[in-house]
Amino acid sequence: MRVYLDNNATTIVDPAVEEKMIPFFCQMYGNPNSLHQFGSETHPALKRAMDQLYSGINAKDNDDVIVTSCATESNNWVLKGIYFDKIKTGEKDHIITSSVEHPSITAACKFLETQGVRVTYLPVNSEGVVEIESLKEAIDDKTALVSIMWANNETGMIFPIKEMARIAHEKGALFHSDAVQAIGKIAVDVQDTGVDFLSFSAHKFHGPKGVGGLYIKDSIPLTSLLHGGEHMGGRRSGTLNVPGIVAMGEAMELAVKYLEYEYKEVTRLRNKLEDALLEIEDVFVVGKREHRVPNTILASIKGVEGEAMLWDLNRYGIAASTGSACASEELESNPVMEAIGADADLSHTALRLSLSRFTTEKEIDYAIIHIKEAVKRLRAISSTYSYAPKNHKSGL
Ligand code: C6P
Repeated sequence: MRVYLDNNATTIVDPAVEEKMIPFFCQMYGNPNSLHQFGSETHPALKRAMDQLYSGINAKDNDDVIVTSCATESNNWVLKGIYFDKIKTGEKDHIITSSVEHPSITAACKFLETQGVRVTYLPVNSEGVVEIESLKEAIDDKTALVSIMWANNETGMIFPIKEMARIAHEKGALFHSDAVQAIGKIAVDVQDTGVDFLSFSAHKFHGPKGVGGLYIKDSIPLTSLLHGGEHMGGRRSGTLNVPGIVAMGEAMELAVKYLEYEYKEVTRLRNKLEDALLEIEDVFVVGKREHRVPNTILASIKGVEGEAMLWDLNRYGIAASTGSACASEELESNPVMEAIGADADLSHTALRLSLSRFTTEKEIDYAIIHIKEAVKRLRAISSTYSYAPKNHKSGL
């Protein structure tokens, strides 16, 4: 049996999405900008996909939704665009983000620091969430942008986006949210929250890899990263990825359609798995369930090195991670665990389990059996763990 519990790294393409995109590889393969019918026959599908994207995040007609190659590009674009538009011009000098963002935000911010930008990395509380007060303290009249993720990729914790956007606006700053781990898991409404920019990536919600998007409220000007043939209204040049766009539109529509299922069924299965984990002695899970997206568990299993656990589970066909996929080849402690103040022992024993709407009860039952067995095996050979009458089940 193969059980995929690494859906925060990427998801299976929904067969309904695959079916929609296939004709645009070998049948309707024209360039949408060409004047002949090979080009124009792609237009209805592209129009439908863009409508699906607008409606999925509740964007207005005068907003822009620009298709990019991934969320990494979208995140870099916002940060560097703001640098060119508001900071290099001397108008502002400051960007605020959190200490638990994805590297596509933090690495871009580190780069901007080398260009003289003042960057504040807000701390998080023991649940891994930025406190509103710390944003209020850090923001000033020179803050150009506040960039805070909608939900964390490792803990699944949901951030108070609406309130943070309001605070940013009160100080004259723009607000960006990386919603990569929110779309398809919880409702994402750009009008209700008032965000100015929003990043997403199709492969996190059962679309293909290599296509993502950036929402821009009221078509706010933002210097382009890609100059060229003036595609996407001149905002992002490059021949349109027609199969990818069609697929992302369909995936977005399905993500919204299945939200109810996500809230009920995915939550139920996640809770079943989490309850089973917490039956094991010395297991700790980051963050309250009700503050998390439905699919995610970040656990620490005392005495069980995260990587050892992954290898052991992999032998039984179970895929999990120790944290974000892009950091998984480094045998370092989990940075989000460190940010919430967990000690080195907890950080090295992190295990991220992430479900999707394709996860079945049978798979969860199978995973529970093998996780419990793996813990016994690995603790038996651990030099740091000895069974003692203590229990660290509750949160930090
Ligand atoms: N996180 C994870 O295992 P791309 O790779 O550009 O499609 O998405 C980047 C990205 C941006 N923001 C967040 C919050 C993310 O979780 C990710 C991707 C994966 O957690 C791979 S590192």
